[in-house]
Amino acid sequence: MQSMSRKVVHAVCSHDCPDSCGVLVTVEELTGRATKIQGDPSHPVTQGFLCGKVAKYLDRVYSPDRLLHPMRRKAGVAKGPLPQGQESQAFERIRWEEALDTVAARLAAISREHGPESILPYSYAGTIGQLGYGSMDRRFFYRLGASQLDRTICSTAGEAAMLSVYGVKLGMEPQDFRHARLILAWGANIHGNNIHLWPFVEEARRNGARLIVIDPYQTRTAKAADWHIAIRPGTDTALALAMMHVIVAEGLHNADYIAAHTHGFAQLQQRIAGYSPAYAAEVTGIAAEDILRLAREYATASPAAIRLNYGIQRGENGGAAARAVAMLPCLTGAWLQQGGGLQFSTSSAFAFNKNALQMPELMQASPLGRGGRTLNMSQLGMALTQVDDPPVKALFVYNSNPAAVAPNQNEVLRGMRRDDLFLVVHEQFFTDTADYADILLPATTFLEHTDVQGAYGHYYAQLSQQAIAPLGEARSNVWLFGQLGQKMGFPEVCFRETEDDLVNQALDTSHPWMQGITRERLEKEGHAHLRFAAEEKPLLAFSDNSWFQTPSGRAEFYSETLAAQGKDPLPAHVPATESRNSSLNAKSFPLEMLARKADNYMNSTFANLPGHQRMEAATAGQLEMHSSDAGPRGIQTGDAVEVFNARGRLRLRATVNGSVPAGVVASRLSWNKVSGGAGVNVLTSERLTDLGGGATFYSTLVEVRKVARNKAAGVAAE
Ligand SMILES: Nc1nc2c(c(=O)[nH]1)N[C@H]1C(S)=C(S)[C@@H](COP(=O)(O)OP(=O)(O)OC[C@H]3O[C@@H](n4cnc5c(=O)[nH]c(N)nc54)[C@H](O)[C@@H]3O)O[C@H]1N2
Ligand SMILES: Nc1nc2c(c(=O)[nH]1)N[C@H]1C(S)=C(S)[C@@H](COP(=O)(O)OP(=O)(O)OC[C@H]3O[C@@H](n4cnc5c(=O)[nH]c(N)nc54)[C@H](O)[C@@H]3O)O[C@H]1N2
Ligand code: SF4
Ligand SMILES: [Mo]
Repeated sequence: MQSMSRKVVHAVCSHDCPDSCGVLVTVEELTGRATKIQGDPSHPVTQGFLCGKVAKYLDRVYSPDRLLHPMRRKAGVAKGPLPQGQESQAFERIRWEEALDTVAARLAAISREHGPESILPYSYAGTIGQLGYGSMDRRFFYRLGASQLDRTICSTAGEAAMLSVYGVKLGMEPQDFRHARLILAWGANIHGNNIHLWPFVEEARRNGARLIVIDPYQTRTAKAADWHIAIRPGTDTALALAMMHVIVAEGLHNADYIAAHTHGFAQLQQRIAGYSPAYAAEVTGIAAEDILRLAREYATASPAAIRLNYGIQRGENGGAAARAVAMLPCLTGAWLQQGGGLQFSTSSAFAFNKNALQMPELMQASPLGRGGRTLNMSQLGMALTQVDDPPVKALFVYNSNPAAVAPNQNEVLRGMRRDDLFLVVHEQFFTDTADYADILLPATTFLEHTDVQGAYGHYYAQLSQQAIAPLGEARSNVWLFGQLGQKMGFPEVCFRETEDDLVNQALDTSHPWMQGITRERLEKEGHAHLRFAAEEKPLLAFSDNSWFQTPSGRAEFYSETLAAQGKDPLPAHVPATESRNSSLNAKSFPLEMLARKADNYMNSTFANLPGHQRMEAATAGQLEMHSSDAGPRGIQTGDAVEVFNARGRLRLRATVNGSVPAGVVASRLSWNKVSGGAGVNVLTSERLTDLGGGATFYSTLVEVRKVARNKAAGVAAE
């Protein structure tokens, strides 16, 4: 790949996306500057293309707005929102040495005075590389005895659901969707959020497959589908159980598969008896005959594939919903065929050596002599304003922008504004969270550091090689936490290890699926498929009992484990506390709000970049409404509206466009400061999901009113 003046480096897109694309970065050797970024044509899932967000990645890496130097808040400057482009005026540049000394000294003092658990790390998936996501950082906070963070903001309800049914999060290969005759995209915006599955969907459709989308919102995926079923939010359990009702009533189930590979069918039969299509129609808003048709189509198409993504498990009863959907292929035996089954997340198939990377045994060496208490990241507002014994006195944010992405934003910001909270932020940009920092530390992008990565939408491990030198004084997560460990005086040699050492440790595992995935091979080939079997053959997960890791060793319709936890051992439809069918709030706040992701941002990432903002302009700052909700409120497209509930209020522009069903409104995630000061999460709650303690972004009730023209601009925070 070497030429006279350029080299091409294999990196991996580390953004929080199922596709984990292989990326080729062209670098001018003389200047060291990256001049081109493209998808790796040899990667079987990337197939040579990148999404629109990352195709423009060099704009992000070389953005004039990058945070490139350590900084300290100037004396007397209050914490809080800063105008975009002027953030650096609130801070003064300091040297790395001083930044590290200051952070180490403050953490040590806070630990002495309030106990180490008064320190809370807050990180999520700014990078999903093994090193950047969780390695030296975990070592550091374990050794410190800091509070531990339960990382629930994205997928834990669905994960708990998959584990309860299968004992393992595993599913179809994305490439095998090409063999399907029917594809159900269930709470899955494939075209917007998982674009590299799309070519396989298209290939299947060219061969006669139908695509059915079950989503309250008319996504790009829904627009392109053969059939879009606009289900009411939070009612998927009722739909899935009614499908089972029909499938079993009509004898379309696979009795052999059920007998050989499942547990609790008799109990399931009793449960689904109550879920007639007529009942489910009332709950879901889908006509009973459509439910019948859907059930028949699903059970008779062969092979039938389900892409279950994270949409349904962001509702309060999303665990039960994900469980019910996950059971469908066990009822029909769809797992037996290539191109049949289900894909949720593939991540847990990658058995990187997490223990070596994270060293949980360091907890014993902390001042506590044990692990710190655990706080749920989906309740950051409560953690910062209500938790006592000890209260959170230091918050260390990296890989995340909680001021924008965490639920109940006004409460989160109230906590971050506290004068007695020491806030450190390690970031690539001056995010909404950075505006509250005491100390700001510059972070590298995936072009500027080394990492090793799995994926949650395919089965290829990849090495991400450093393509360019860090910009300015940016440093990687590994470097930062290694340095801080040394500054704290931790004697363990592990704090002196380098990224290279950690890559080797990550790959040092005896797990059979990781055999043959060596550094040499990754360096040479870029990517390597997990080894599920000795010889190459199609992956047929759950086609025999060797795959299940449940207590019964089978797929569990009925879960004794859940029963032992005092939970319903079978899925049931339970209306969310905030839903049209519940009494709470329904009168004052009658509309169900989908606080959605943007098609052209990655959660809040990219929201500050002009090129990405232009791509997102058609929906940015809008509240999408149905005419039957807009009409009675005197609202038309283009009107300024206020969306509000007991937690907060937001000014947006109404768009009455048929993208949402009656009773549902939608708006999108962004940076607060590019949205007039507040984001959609001023409306969302800190309530948790039924399983897994997850966030409930999609169980939110609001009311909407038209506001006078002269008040149209901007957004007001409560
Ligand atoms: N462009 C883009 N891509 C992304 C991201 C991004 O922000 N932008 N984020 C990344 C991340 S962090 C993740 S976790 C993945 C997530 O990818 P997805 O799982 O696709 O996530 P969502 O967009 O949250 O939800 C999918 C769909 O579920 C629908 N939905 C909401 N409530 C319900 C319901 O009750 N029932 C049903 N059936 N559907 C419902 C939503 O309208 C949405 O269209 O995408 C990743 N990719
Ligand atoms: N209303 C609503 N809220 C949501 C969601 C929703 O659908 N609706 N989605 C939820 C979901 S699924 C998720 S996953 C969360 C995502 O929440 P976050 O993980 O906080 O996601 P981002 O907003 O992408 O912020 C990631 C930040 O990490 C930084 N970063 C990237 N790489 C590195 C690195 O190597 N080192 C350091 N130190 N920083 C880095 C980026 O610059 C970026 O600012 O948001 C959740 N919030
Ligand atoms: S965000 Fe997803 S689709 Fe886009 S380049 Fe990264 S991994 Fe690929
Ligand atoms: Mo996520």
